[in-house]
Amino acid sequence: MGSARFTLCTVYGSNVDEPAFFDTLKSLLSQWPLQAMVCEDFNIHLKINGDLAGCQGYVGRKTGTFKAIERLAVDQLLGSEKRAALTYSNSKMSEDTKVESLGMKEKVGHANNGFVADEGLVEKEGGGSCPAELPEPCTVAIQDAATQPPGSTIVKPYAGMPKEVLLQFSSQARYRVTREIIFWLIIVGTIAIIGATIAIIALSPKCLVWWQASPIYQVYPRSFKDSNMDGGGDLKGIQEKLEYFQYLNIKTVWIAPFYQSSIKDFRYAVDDFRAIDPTFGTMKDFDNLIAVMHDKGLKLVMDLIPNHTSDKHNWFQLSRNRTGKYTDYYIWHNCTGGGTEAATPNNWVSFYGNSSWQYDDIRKQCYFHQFLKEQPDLNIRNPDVQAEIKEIMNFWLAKGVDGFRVDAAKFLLEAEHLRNEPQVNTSQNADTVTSYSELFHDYTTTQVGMHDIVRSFRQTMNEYSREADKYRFMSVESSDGKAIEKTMMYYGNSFIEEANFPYNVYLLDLNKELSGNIIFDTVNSWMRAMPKGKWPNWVVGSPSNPRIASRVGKEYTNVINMLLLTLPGTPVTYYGEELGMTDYTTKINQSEHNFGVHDPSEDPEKTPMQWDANPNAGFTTANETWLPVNEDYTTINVENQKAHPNSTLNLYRELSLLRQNELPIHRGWICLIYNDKDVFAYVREFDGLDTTFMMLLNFGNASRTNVQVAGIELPGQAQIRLSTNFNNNGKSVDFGSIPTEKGEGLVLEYKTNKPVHTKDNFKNNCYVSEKACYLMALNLLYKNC
Ligand SMILES: [Ca+2]
Ligand SMILES: [Ca+2]
Repeated sequence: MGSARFTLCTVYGSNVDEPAFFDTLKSLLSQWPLQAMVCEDFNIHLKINGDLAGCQGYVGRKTGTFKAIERLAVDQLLGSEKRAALTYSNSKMSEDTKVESLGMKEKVGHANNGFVADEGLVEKEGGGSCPAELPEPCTVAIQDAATQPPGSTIVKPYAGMPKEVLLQFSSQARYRVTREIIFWLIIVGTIAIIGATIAIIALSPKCLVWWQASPIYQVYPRSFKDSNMDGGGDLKGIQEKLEYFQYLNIKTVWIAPFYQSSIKDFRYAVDDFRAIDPTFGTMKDFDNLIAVMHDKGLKLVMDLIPNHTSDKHNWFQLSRNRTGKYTDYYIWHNCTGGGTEAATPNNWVSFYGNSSWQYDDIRKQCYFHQFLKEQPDLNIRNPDVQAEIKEIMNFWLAKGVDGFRVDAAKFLLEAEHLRNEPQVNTSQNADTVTSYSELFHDYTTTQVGMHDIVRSFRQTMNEYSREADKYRFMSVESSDGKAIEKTMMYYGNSFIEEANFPYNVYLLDLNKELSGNIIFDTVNSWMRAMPKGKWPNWVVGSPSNPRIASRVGKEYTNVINMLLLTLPGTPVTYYGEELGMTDYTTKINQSEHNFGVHDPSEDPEKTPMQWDANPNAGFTTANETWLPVNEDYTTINVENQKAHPNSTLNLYRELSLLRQNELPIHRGWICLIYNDKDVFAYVREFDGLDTTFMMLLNFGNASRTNVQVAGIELPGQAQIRLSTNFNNNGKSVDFGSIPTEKGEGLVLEYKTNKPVHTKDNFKNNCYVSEKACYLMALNLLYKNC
């Protein structure tokens, strides 16, 4: 007999009082390998072969006599097979044919308060009080076995055990089979869950990343908000206005350069890439700004200017003095000065005109500059310079900056052979070539190797993109004009990562010669040229272009915002365009403005943000501002437009919400279906969703449009979900004759189960960045559909 074997016993008794019962029990147990110690708290501690096996039994008591065993857990050390039951009966209770048990048994009857009452015992041993294999006497009378009350029941091993315990240990078929079924169900269920998870991941389209999900709002920091009454905007001012971005449902804020610069208002000539210009505040202000932005779920994008520094930068000072490694930090060549082609290394002309070579009297050589002579080009071919740029990126990325807009990428490299660039007009006297447009820039833009450098920037950013929600965004500025294929190169390809997108600045070329056909061409040329699977973007305002209202006319401001926010991809909004701010046009007497040296006619699109109707538009409490506030601020301001439902601001906000909330507009197909001199129309649809949106935008004069001629499946009518004229919201229109006012834009909503992109004759007019489908039954997106 194994020393751990425990014998089934039944203890009968009458008039058993507690001490007597336990005394008897102890005496009984002392004869067996099993030992028990009964404590005052009625816990029974079992010992097997001298080791405390631990029986955390709990014997309840009621009204001075044992009434029931309320709980008895048996330590596993006792073994799952052999348990014992100790029962006793109280003579008083026996009269009522009640038996109380201290039981450990194999089988029990039905549950009672989570435990098992003994009256229902049905045992495979057939009613014996102990298992047949147990050799020990099993029934012990405490007083007189004959006095066993007739109603008492001989209980079996495990009597009183909860079902959970039995399920865990019992070898009886009903429990063992149940146990095994549960075991296999768990295994199969786990495998099924893992498989389903893998399938969902494999089938799910990529979630839109933050730089795709939200519009990008460009802040010109000097003009956004002044916090310290010096008349110029600053970083603390931006921080004061963060809730405004949330109001607009904008999550990405791109702040134009705020690096330390000695050239007033020309922040692309940087003296120190690791310092904030005092005009904008301190590095602490920046750290605070980015911390608060992140707390509010906002992302901060800033400019990276790798092509050049200012001529005040320490590197340039060291370079012109031929100091160590800095000697080759810039592009130096021998020349004789004087600025003529004969005197300079070649005929290259700077972007702002005249020779791109500047003689330096200290070094006695010429340095190259693509832009102003105060902006010498860095020698990016020098590995030390590349390492410097990388360290500057590391500096800001480590501070938490969420993305860079790489400035002037196509100018990064110049040909080392220094050949003259070909003249546009070959008959022009070479000595008279002074304008940038008079040369083809074959040797100073988009040189071989330039993309490798831009890709290396992406790799640096990837090192900071590993944490969830910390993806670092990179865009590139490269205005390639008609050579749109050059711009598209910055997208990289399926195998090589480069920019998330190059800025699409073609809408900046819009002017008063506006029409539905022109907008169609502008949209179509980008969508057609963009590599498959890439993400578009649309820029309609910038610090170096006239504002929309001034460039194309106030009556078209709203419809252009509607275009911007309903095209696929990321909209980029320059500050104030959401209000319809205009260029500064009033002639001023410069002497009236003693503040600074700025002529507003040079920066008409940079006038202070118009917050309210208070003096200086709420931009500052100072008496003067760095640029005059536009006089239209009394009506065109945030507070006023917030209060007017039909305002440009409210339309922008509605469009931003629509873009976020409607799947077809957020990430669905675009099909260009109709254009004429007045209107341009396109459909946004999503596989699996029958809700479809058609944008019908008027860039000409009032007209009635029959879009049924496009030859797509349309219901008879659609509802106006949103109009630039809010009064038309909710109205129904007939597709055969949709009226639009001059500059009116409509977002039409209708249902169809015949998407345009599935029609053969529209295959060349439909685009999607990543195909995805919607499964309505499960409210699930999936790809490969
Ligand atoms: Ca200030
Ligand atoms: Ca360069």
